[in-house]
Amino acid sequence: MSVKERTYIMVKPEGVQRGLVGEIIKRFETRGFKLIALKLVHATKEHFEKHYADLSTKPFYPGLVKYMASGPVVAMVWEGLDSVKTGRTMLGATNPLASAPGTIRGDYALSLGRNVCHGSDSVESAEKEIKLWFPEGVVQYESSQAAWIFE
Ligand code: RTP
Repeated sequence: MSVKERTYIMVKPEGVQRGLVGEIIKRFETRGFKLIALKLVHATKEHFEKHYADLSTKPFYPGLVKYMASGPVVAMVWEGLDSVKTGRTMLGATNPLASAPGTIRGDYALSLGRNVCHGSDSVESAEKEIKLWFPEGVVQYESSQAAWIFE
């Protein structure tokens, strides 16, 4: 766990279409995480096949890849203490019917295949996903807020 831990967070096509981008960014910003990369991108099926490679044997994989490539997504990297685990907690359980109110999915989603956002499930996955989505690298800058967020 480190104050420099990075996670890859993505607003899925339905989150973009439903105008939830600002809300999702706001939650990560106000929690104290630092935005270090951001882009709106309409990615190809081939790109999502790489992103979801770990799920390639699952029956829902072809539909998932096709759907995710159907419209633009917002790709982001957030940095901060325990960002991978805390990011997953903020997203809520994968199936929105089990997501606690107060989480993003618990507040904005009802269906497993339309659960609004993605978050890396481990530090290793985050590193892989950040490389895949931001081969150009992230933006390095100092934030004056750090001293007010971390002991
Ligand atoms: P994510 O990668 O999107 O953050 O979600 P996750 O780790 O919580 O869930 P994962 O098992 O990696 O599944 C990725 C996405 O696939 C859809 N899904 N559909 N039809 C199904 O049984 C099924 N299971 C998963 C979900 O949209 C999930 O977020």
